Amino acid sequence: MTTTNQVLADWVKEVAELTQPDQIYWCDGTAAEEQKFNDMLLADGTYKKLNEETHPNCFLHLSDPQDVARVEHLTFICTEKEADAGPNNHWMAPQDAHQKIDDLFAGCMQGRTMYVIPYCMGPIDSPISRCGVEITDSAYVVQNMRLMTRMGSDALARIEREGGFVKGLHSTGELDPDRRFIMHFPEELAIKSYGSGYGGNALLGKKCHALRIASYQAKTEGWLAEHMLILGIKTPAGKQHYVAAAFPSACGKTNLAMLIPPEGYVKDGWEISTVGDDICWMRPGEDGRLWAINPEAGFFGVAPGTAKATNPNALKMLYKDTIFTNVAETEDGQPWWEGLDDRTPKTDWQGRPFDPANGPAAHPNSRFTVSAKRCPSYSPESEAAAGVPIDAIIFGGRRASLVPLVAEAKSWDHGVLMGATVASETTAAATGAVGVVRRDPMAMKPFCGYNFGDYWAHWVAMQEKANHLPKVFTVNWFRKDDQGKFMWPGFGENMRVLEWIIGRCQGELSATETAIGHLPSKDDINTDNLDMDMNVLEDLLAVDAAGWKSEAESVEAFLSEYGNRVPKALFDQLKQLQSQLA
Ligand code: GTP
Ligand code: SPV
Ligand code: MN
Repeated sequence: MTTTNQVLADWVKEVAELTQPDQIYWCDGTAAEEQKFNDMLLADGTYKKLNEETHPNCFLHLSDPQDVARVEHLTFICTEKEADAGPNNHWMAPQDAHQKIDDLFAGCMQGRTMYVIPYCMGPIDSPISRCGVEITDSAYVVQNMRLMTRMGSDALARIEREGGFVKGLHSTGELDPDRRFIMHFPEELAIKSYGSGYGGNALLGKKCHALRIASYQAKTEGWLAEHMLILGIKTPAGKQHYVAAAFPSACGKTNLAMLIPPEGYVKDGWEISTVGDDICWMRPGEDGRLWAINPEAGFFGVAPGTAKATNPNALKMLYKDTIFTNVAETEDGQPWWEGLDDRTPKTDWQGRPFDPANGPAAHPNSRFTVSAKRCPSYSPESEAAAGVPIDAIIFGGRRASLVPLVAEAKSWDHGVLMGATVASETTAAATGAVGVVRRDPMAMKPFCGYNFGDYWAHWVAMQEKANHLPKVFTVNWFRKDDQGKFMWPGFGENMRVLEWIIGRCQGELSATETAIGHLPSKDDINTDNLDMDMNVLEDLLAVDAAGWKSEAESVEAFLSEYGNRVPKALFDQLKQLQSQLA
């Protein structure tokens, strides 16, 4: 195969001259190709076959133990001006970055095959979708991209029709953490990634394209590229709503996106459907609302904690046609992770006999890759070219204290301040310390391809582009008590909070105005059959004024780091908050 797109043909040739592969292979996205690649990965030991009876067509991949998560300290935004990348990013001058990483790419595919993957982020026929091409020397990356994107001839045909595409070059290299870089060139619509095979570092359509590059494009073109799930909620009256929610990595997007409501809700006729679990592209429609697509076609989800009791929809999709990375394995070849059930695995994520002295059996950031079509709650609207209209935007994080279960913003500007100042405990999704509270604005700290000051200004300016913007909320499922136990049951019970949010969007349910936003009282939340102490619920809905005063001080210092790029509206909102707390 080759292409009629001259830019693509020239680029493939140029990359081949640099990396010197033995062969070039163009991916067509067919089932036959999928089979061929699986056989190849089994033959070379990259894959281990899991139990064919319990898990047909499922594979286990154990990565290099040093290559298990995103590497934020090695991820760069390479804009001409350093200030355009902002204090939220590591920056390198584009010329220096190209030179540094091209030195690593030189000759790196000798003796290997170079795979060319044309892909489309979003439904092939959606005007909101965008295409890219990833060149990689990893067949494991090809198989993941096959599940995560619309990949192959259809995408190539769109590229040939439209012309433009994002260029992504990837090599697993030697997997040496000291020779690893994830470089982004937003002004060139290009990505170069060397030295890691891990999801967010290597599947370039995902965080690199659909968030870092796309957020930059979205700013220039007047739309939003966000780290958000998209969820459909149908009320018993038959009204269909959609919400988008931004939580930092490993903070509950996949779980909320696939939520199964408590029994009473199901009986009453509430229905939840899943549009996306990680990324949301939204643009103003002619009706002044935000219309959203999920640019992805699959889920690259956190395995640990996935169980019948927490996320039964996920469990149902994972017994077939799934790639498992860095999970443990039972005696009879089934995938296993902490929280799944009370079996003891035979081998751990490094292939060693399981020994609790070595730590968890599955890596805390072990993942599954599966087609979204396998999800029982997958919404047919996920394929809609126009996208779905968003009624509410939710921001959240992991905060053991202070932040209430739910709050509604008083206005769009106030909502932008809420989103911009979310803080959350770090997780195993990125290398480095876990459990450290840091600001993670809109859950985009690792993913915004430009200066956060400009990004917030863009959010504020959405008011001029769309006159029926969603209502904005914050949530926190992760408050802990003195014993370190979660105070809110979470998972399916989060439906109770969603019901209040939808009620507020319809102007039906009541709330109390406080300094930090509109909050429900415990009587505004549906607590039928909810097994928890009502005093605890009251605690979760209380406003700790002293705590918020010091939070506001810390927010002021944080915003000031971004200087005069911060829109005035955010400082105005902060002043209002401070005066109401005083
Ligand atoms: P990324 O794929 O990294 O962007 O993560 P995500 O936001 O999709 O996170 P995910 O839904 O996979 O959840 C991560 C972890 O949080 C899992 O171990 C879940 O079991 C846990 N979790 C999710 N929702 C809840 C909740 O409502 N309460 C509690 N206590 N834990 C939750
Ligand atoms: C995240 O870390 O937010 C993920 C996983 O969704 S990865 O695609 O690897 O970034
Ligand atoms: Mn994510």
